Amino acid sequence: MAIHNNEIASALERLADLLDIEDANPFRVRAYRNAARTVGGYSRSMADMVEHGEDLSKLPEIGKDLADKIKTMVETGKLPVLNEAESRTPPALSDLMKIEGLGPKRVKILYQHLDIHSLEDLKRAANKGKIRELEGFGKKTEAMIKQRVERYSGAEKRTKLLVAQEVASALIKYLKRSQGVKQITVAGSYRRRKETVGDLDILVSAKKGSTVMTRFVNYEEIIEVISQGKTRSTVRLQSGLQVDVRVVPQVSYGAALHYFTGAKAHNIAVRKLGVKQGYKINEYGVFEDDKRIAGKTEAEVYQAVGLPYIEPELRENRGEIEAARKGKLPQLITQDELCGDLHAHTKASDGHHSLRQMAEAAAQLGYQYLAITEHSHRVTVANGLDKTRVLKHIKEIDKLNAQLDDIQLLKSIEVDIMEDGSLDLPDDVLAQLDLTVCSVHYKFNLSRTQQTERILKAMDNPHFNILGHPSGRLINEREPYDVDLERLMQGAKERGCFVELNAHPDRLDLTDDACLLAKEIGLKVAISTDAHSTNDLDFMHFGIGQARRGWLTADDVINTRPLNQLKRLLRRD
Ligand code: DGT
Ligand code: CA
Ligand code: CA
Ligand code: ZN
Repeated sequence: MAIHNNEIASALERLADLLDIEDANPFRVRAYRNAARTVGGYSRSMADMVEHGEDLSKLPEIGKDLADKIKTMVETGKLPVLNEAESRTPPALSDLMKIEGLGPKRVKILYQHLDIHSLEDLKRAANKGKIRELEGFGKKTEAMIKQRVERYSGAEKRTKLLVAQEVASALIKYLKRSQGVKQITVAGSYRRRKETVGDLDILVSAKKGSTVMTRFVNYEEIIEVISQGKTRSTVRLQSGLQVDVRVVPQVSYGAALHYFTGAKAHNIAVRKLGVKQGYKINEYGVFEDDKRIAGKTEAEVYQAVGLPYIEPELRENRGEIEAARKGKLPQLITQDELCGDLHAHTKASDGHHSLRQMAEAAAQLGYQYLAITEHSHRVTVANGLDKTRVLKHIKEIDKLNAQLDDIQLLKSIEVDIMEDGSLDLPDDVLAQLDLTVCSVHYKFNLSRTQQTERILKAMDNPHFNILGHPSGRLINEREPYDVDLERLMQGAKERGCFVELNAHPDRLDLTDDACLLAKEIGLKVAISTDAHSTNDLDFMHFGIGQARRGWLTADDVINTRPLNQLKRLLRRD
């Protein structure tokens, strides 16, 4: 059975958590965490690489020892060191570390003093007021824990798009090998590029007598077949993800694709338009009386109700039908319109690759420029750059640029926005950079007014260019900080600053709604990957999906501009 990268990554992550609680050597812990990140974000499957006899120790952050461990996991599904750690320490303790604000130190205290093993124990202890009595916790911390546990366990579990993509592509590859299959598409929220999916909806067109359904319900990764029929089956996979498969004849493919892509509210609105014209629209086609007049393609369905084709990312009943009717649909941005990426890290701070490796990978993607935005030093990253190292960074980029033909590296820093709204580097240093990405990386819990003022004040600095990951959220893990995003966007627009749409699949920050807001305000957006390795540069398509959900066009995005135009846009005076 093929193990997915995300399963390997979460085993490594869990191992790191448990070792952390045990006070193991911090370098060892870090090695596992870095490896988890590499594997989790890698574009190719470890299982596949092992199968082809490729050397995993060539991957960033993966040494010989880790390569062997991953290979064992691929071959046996087990990570023996993890099992050992689990036998020494209650395994659920690593779940506790998922609660924001609980690190290994605190988890250990909770375990040793209150015998807390699980989220349930934690909730009970918090409700009984036991936690405040512990040294270093107090009433406020207890209240925070209580709130976060509730939010964490009450949250509807939706799957991040990166994980869904990994599961879906393996399944599609498997299904394609069935006899009689013509077309396969993952529809539903996945096709609309929502940042998380509730389940996967796979649509298949096949010849009569195709084996696809039998093959599907025999997929190795299924843990439960929820329902099974000739044209529709639902299963749950080991990853926890539920999958619906529907098989339709070719003549109905477009209508079915339209139906199962949704969103439901969009479908209903289209169906209503049909009714007005005397048509019935369902997943089998568009019907006039009992005669099918359209349904082979989605375009036919739209045409039948007098509309141009509407892209899946727009189908949320957020005004797209109205816009389509008036011929005012946006020309959504596509990835090939990008000229570069404006947020990337190298080994100099917390990335995995060298300047040259990052430059070559970006050139491979056809980019004209890549901004190297090393972290600044004071707060968030142990290895952030101080003034001296920033000056060295600038020199190194100048030197490398002189040797590069196809691509330019832009001299940049991801500068921390300090609590008082100042920037984490002196102005005379910032002045020597091509651009800055300025981010909030600590003090997330300020009041809405304080947080908003803090960031607006930072934007007053004439060297502030792009507000990095504007809400600070991590999908399913950390809520956004409380901030008046509309005021921030207005403020950015007035000052000649921009906001980032961070394309990392754990962030996707801006949300789709926030993109719509930026567009309404007339504020331009930078779509950037925040790459920490050459592979991460491939995250761009997630950002593009989100931007398209937010109706953004090439004109709304600054990194669609060639370098000279970009430089002009970035000038604030
Ligand atoms: P999810 O899975 O929660 O991320 O969201 P979706 O949009 O994938 O929703 P899902 O899986 O429940 O259904 C897939 C699509 O099927 C949905 O986008 C539209 C269509 N659909 C489901 N139920 C209905 C319905 O009652 N009426 C109509 N018109 N369409 C429906
Ligand atoms: Ca779905
Ligand atoms: Ca579904
Ligand atoms: Zn950052």
